[in-house]
Amino acid sequence: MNAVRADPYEFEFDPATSALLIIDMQRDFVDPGGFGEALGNDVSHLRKAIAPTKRVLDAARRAGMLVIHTREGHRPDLADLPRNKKLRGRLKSGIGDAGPMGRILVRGERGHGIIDELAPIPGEPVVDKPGKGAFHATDLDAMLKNRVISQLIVCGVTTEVCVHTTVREANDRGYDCLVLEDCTGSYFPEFQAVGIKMIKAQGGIFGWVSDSARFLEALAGAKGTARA
Ligand code: TIU
Repeated sequence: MNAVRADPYEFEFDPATSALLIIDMQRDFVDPGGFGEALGNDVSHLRKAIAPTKRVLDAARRAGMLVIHTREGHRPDLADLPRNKKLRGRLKSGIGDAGPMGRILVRGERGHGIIDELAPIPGEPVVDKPGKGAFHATDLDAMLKNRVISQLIVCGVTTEVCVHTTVREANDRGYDCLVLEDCTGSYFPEFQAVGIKMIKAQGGIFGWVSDSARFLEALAGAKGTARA
């Protein structure tokens, strides 16, 4: 067992039964010139998560941990796009329309792809999800159960949307989630702060929160002590 210094108390995990889950680090959300920026968002808030996530990804790969990536997006025929999601926001250019990096959030388009810095390597499953949560309408739960995974180390964007939805879904399915704060990001700094707080409140109502440095220390075998 390894122990990560975390809030509300230390997170004990076994790398053999844990997976690193990297949520939606896609060009359309994170890269300058993508859909997220076209909507008026400042992507620099999300880009801060890239370097620490890369360090965690490299370490997880070295440790032989299962790494799973997710992408939010839809079939090119949009048959899996709910009407409410298509209409939401009254956007001039919305999901399925031509965007700055191809059709917006459509599988196979450049903007839908994971950023080069965190590109999956062979053997790392990529889960294509039509919703915000990574369990809704995907085979993620089956993949985890088949590999006897019970704990998830969670990185990705955005904190209050896809990360939160996924952590809530995972928690209800019996997975322990450790969210690495500096490996997540929101377009809205106040949502980042409160989103992280909400996970660890009430004794860790949805999971635990730590950061990349503490996780790397634990993965290297160092035993930590719980933060006050
Ligand atoms: N991945 C994810 O969070 N999808 C979103 O649409 N997030 C927003 O914050 N819009």
